[in-house]
Amino acid sequence: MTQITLVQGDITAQHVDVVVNAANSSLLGGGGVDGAIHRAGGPRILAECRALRASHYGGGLKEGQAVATTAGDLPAEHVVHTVGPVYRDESVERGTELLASCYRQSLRLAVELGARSVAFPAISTGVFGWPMESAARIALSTVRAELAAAGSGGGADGGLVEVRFVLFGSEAYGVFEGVWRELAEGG
Ligand code: AR6
Repeated sequence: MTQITLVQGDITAQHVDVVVNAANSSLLGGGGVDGAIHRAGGPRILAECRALRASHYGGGLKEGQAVATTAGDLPAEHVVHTVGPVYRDESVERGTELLASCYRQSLRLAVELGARSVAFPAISTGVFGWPMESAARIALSTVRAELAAAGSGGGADGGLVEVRFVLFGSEAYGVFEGVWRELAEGG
């Protein structure tokens, strides 16, 4: 069975098979976790992103989609780049579906890559403005459902042992922990 774990820390320091990046559709880097991953991972990741853009994503990677590169100098095998939705009051429902899709697509890609461990940041909760508690609920319930589906033959399965959420700072960690406890109590 796959464990879901929560840690407070820096995702670039995680020794996992796959690190998920909260990228933007250009795939050319940015601030926040994206900037940190490219800084720590070195230029190979950006070179692969450029190649992916040239070969498949000239128009940009769409919200909710995910693509993989190697992890450069990070203590990981691959980086999965996904584009979260920007939070907008008038399209929360569509955004919720897109944010859930980021987690599902990234998880499936990680499994295809043979990952045993995956680390996620709190996608869309920085520059893209998604409220942390809502984002935590979407993240945790989507991953839990995907893993449960895997147990009954659908969804992402394979040899995944751990899905780790890496929260930047005690506030984000506390919110994720509270939502996780709530979900666990709700069954
Ligand atoms: N480790 C873990 N989490 C981090 C780290 C880190 N090293 N650094 C920041 N966070 P953001 P988004 C947290 O803005 O909202 C970029 O410019 C951060 O505190 O990185 O999806 C991209 O290129 C927050 O909780 O991603 C896009 O243009 C969470 O990671 C845009 O930002 C996500 O914040 C994407 O915005």
